[in-house]
Amino acid sequence: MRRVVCPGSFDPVTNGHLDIISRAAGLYDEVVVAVLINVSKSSLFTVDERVDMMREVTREYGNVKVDKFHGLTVDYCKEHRIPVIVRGLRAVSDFDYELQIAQMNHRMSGVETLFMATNPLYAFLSSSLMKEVVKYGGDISGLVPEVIHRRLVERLRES
Ligand code: COD
Repeated sequence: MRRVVCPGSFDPVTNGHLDIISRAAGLYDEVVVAVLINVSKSSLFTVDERVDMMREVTREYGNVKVDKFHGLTVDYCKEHRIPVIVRGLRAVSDFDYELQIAQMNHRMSGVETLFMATNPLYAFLSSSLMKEVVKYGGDISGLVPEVIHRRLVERLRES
């Protein structure tokens, strides 16, 4: 079975993430979306909330699984015998950073990285941008799933 991992913070998941995940699901037998348990970086949603939201919005894909991890992505890959990581590229600035990580990951473990070009419809999207726009009352409809939009509005109104 050909398996691939899509690692990320997903705080929260956007339509840009979903585009990469759904296209990977069309290429591989199984896609494991691995949500980072980030102890140092503060996130808006807890890891369990991010996992639940990701499960909800990927339910329609029969071959997408959602898990959480801490430590190195390549250690997760080794433990679960997954030889490939998929990363989305939005711009040259993403590539500079991603190339370094991909080369380090390969050196450490032999795990390959597949880069997928963003859908131009979502090239400007990031989780941080979505949080900022919602915080100041802007409209993000069509850029994140409706359920995520609602969760963002609720959470940012609480704080
Ligand atoms: N269009 C296309 N792709 C997108 C878009 C978009 N609009 N937005 C995001 N993406 C892609 C990103 O490029 C990435 O591939 C993925 O979606 C997830 O994005 P984020 O922002 O949620 O997650 P990141 O990039 O913050 O995730 C970072 C990791 C968790 C992968 C990284 O921190 C990590 O691997 N941590 C573990 C420690 C480790 O192994 N470090 C590397 C050592 S060499």
